[in-house]
Amino acid sequence: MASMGNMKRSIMCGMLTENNIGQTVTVMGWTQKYRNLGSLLFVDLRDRSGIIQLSFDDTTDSELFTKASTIRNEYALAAVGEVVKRSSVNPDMKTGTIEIKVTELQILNKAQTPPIAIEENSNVKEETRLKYRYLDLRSPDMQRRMQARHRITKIARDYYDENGFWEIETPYLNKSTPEGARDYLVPSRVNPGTFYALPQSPQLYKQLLMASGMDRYIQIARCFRDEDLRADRQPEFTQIDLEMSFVDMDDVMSVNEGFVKEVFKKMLDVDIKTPLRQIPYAEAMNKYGSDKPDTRFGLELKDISEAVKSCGFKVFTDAVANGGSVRAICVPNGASLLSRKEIDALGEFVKTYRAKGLAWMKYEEEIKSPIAKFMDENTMASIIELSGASQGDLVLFVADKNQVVFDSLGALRLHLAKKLDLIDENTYDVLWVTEFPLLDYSEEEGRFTAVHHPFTAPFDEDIPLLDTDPGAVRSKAYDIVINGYEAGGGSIRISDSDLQAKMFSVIGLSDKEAEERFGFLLEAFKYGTPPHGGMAYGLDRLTMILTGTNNIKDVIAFPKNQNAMDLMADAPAGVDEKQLTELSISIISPDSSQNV
Ligand code: AMO
Ligand code: AMP
Repeated sequence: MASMGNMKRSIMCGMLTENNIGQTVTVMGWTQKYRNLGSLLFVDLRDRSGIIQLSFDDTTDSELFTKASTIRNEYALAAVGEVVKRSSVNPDMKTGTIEIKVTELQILNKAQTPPIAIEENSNVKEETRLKYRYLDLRSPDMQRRMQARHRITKIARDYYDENGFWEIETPYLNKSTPEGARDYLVPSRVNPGTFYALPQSPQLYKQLLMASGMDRYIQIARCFRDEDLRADRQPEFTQIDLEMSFVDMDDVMSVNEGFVKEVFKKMLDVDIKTPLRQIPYAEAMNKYGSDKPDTRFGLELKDISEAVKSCGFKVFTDAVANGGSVRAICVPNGASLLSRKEIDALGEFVKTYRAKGLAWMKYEEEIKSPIAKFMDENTMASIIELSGASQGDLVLFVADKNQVVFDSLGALRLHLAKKLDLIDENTYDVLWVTEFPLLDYSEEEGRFTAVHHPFTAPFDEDIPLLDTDPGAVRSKAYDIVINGYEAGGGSIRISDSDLQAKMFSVIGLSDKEAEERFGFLLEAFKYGTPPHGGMAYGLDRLTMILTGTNNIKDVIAFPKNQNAMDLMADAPAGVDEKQLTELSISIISPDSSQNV
């Protein structure tokens, strides 16, 4: 193929404007499309900045025209020519009023016909897009998202730098960190039979950096978690991770509110009002059935347990008697908006969240409800009052253990908002969820486990409850929630070794186990650790929110698919027997190693 010779690119395609008319420029890029009209030939040349039309005229230079006639889609070209006003304007193109009259052309590289079209919002199957990711990334929307991600990262680096944070790298090859997912393990050749764990987050190291007197730390940190993947989860993802010394909750929160304000202003020109709203965890669950509530619409949950605890419907009375609850969502005008068939479908929907059924009531002149026959007039009146129903509304009920009621109605709330188009996608709802419980009782394990991680500090006034009612202890943890996404989270850490020992004992970690897992941290904390705290944003999620996509793969250059595979590079893959031997590893059976 031709080299660029002595051609030097002078400007990018999308940067050209009418101000360049009359200038001779050199552009380089890819062929988006070409049209040969016999004696005139037009090529749309694309680079990451945009598209410019090249024109070739057979009557002015027939040798050049013949060369240009061989151009096909995605050929890489270099062209020199004068910028001129176009005779027919293309209003759909940013550079639609101008074109380049080419006088010199180099075909830098030919291209096979690409297996996917390079275009905005292509509807090619995701599998194919991932296999040919390098071509998918040529599309303008993917390039825009990569640029946005770069800018968000840069804004973060600059913002935290201006606020006294130092960027410090922490190791990838280290010991298991306590974020609660499975680890990705890396075998050590030098120390046969031992493994590093890739970091689920830099949690322990950043706390050690506070013990080291670094005062304020930030890192754009890659994290690895072997967990079930979802639309907003990847096995390797990136955090904007930070930690601060000599701080309490309000200090961490206010620095971070500054960042959120800045990134929304710079990326979207949206003004986020600070200080942000804080919603205590209990309120978030009670109102929205979720610890990451989307509060851009109503459909709040209402507890009707009191009203129905002794009604005639056994499903309701049993749920309350067993310590659960009955809660309702009132859908304004739902009686006419939703058909019987649609309500039945909602019943199936909540079953995926373990609810056993979905009772409903259409509040019209005459109340229509399969459960009406179990309710006397007073009960019915209380239900209507508590659920806030007006004539024409539909009320939906789930009765179960609280967790099931929250999960199912929380999901139903979002599902209905989308179905009924209740969300204004151009608004941004940014808030903190605070006062999380410190501990959660795991029926499975028969013990309390840390909701966040075991270094999260309890509320000072709740410390005595660690002995009497551990489940009621609130933690100094906070999550930042944007439009229903958990965009980030963190906490003030325990910096007192007695309290840390207490915490370990409450979660059933023996001194020996604590020593084995976190001994180095506990040892470090014996030498005058400053009170400290921090948080981490999911950079991928933040980029999703700021670029308006709900698929995390759209904001990662080379993501994994749902089975944690890279379809382009074909990873993970088997390795040579020799490598395994060096690592003292033998595969028991290839099948069992593939169990997910
Ligand atoms: P946490 O586990 O809450 O906290 O993670 C912080 C943020 O990282 C993002 N995130 C993910 N993004 C994509 N894919 C994943 N699999 C994934 N998992 C988490 C979320 C989340 O809010 N060390 C603590 C932070 C701290 O206490 O300072 C931590 O990692 O946006
Ligand atoms: P059944 O008497 O079982 O046919 O149930 C009557 C109505 O109650 C149906 O609409 C069911 O979907 C609903 N239902 C059943 N179990 C529950 C539950 N746990 N919570 C709410 N509604 C339920």
